Amino acid sequence: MFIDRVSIKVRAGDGGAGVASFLRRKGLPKGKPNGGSGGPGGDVYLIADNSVPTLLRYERHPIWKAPSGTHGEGDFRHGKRGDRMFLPVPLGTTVRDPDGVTVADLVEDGQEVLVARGGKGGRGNAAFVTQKRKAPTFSEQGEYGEETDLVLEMKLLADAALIGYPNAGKSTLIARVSAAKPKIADYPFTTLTPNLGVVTVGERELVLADIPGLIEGAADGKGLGHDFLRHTERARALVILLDPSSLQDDSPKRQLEVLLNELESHDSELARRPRVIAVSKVDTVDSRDLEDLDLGVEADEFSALTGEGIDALMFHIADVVGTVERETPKREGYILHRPLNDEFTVHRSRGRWLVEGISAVRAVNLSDLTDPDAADFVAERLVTSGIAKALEEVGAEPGDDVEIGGIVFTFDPPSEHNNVFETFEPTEDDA
Ligand SMILES: Nc1nc2c(ncn2[C@@H]2O[C@H](COP(=O)(O)OP(=O)(O)OP(=O)(O)O)[C@@H](O)[C@H]2O)c(=O)[nH]1
Ligand SMILES: [Mg+2]
Repeated sequence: MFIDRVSIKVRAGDGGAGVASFLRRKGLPKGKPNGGSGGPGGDVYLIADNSVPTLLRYERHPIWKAPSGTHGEGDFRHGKRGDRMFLPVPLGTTVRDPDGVTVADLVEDGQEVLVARGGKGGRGNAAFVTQKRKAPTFSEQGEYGEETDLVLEMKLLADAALIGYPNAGKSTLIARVSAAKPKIADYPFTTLTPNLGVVTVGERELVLADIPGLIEGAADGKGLGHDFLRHTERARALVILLDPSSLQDDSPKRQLEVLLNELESHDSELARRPRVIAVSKVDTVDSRDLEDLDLGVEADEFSALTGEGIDALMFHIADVVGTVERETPKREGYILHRPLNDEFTVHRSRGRWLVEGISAVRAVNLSDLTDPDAADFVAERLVTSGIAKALEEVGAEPGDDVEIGGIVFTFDPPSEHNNVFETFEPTEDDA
């Protein structure tokens, strides 16, 4: 099965929790805080790997989760970091986020992109010791790992793509010149998935792609539709095969018109791509008929059956591809780097002020909020992070309910008291 487009869900590992712990010695009172921090969760990467031919494994397993960090322990022992997860994808894979934005285009072996960041580990109580707070009894929870949906799409990396009607002889040609062994038969749409073949032409190697046949109306879904033209998008040049044999109802001239039209309606840039036009199966027509073809353009002639004209055709293709290579800079893959979204947002929802965003959740992410010490600390963080101010600006009144990270607080602005939030209760979703 040829899989060239899949949707996957990736989830980075969660951070381990920090721990609240105190040094204990037999017969001695509670000692210094020594709770270690949790380990960070593992990140998820996609990595281009030339030993991976298709996206098949992601069709079978669409959900991937990196390991979480482990929790901290007493005696300042920190949790273990969750291992990073590398998901291998074929060269030529583009990665789109749920908004359809292409975040990476992986074309070189080993090129990688971070797609989900592991959660930070929570800090242990030892990390919260200050002059004023000598024995904090709280610690942080770990952060959740990022989770995201992605669409992976594989576009073959070929030097030249063979375009033609069904039965035009595309597969026969690629079988003749390369080690590729595509299925060949005298019925249309024998080839259902693209094949790549490597041909040695003089000093260089050419990668040819055998694309399923194209017919009039493919843009409207006729035949196999335009789906496979996607694979020609990366080809440096196109080779358009015109079939003069009796297997075709349309004349070569008409075939050329239709094919150029279909290319144009898929992507006008494709219609302008440097191309080689070639008449196939010349063994089936006599030379006088060939002269009468009246294509209006220069065309090579060959027979994949007898081998006539094949060398010349391959050198011609290599020549055109070489020119394109010299004139256009090497196609580099790319990775879109976006800033970490540390912002929080405030809006009204179900009679509450809902504060969302990583920094907001981080502010309240403590192990035990019923501990007065922890509650004080959260209040402090809500002020320093700017959340309290933002709430006042949107019109939150003292006594209003505010929900952050699944926890509901009563708003108690700092202008009137020292504490921003007095009480809290877990929400129903949490319980
Ligand atoms: N006489 C002759 N027959 C050929 C030649 N090339 C291909 N054929 C025949 O034409 C038919 C179609 O060939 P394929 O290579 O399968 O054609 P295709 O373009 O790959 O067709 P689809 O995969 O259906 O799009 C087969 O019966 C081939 O044997 C040729 O040079 N001479
Ligand atoms: Mg074929």
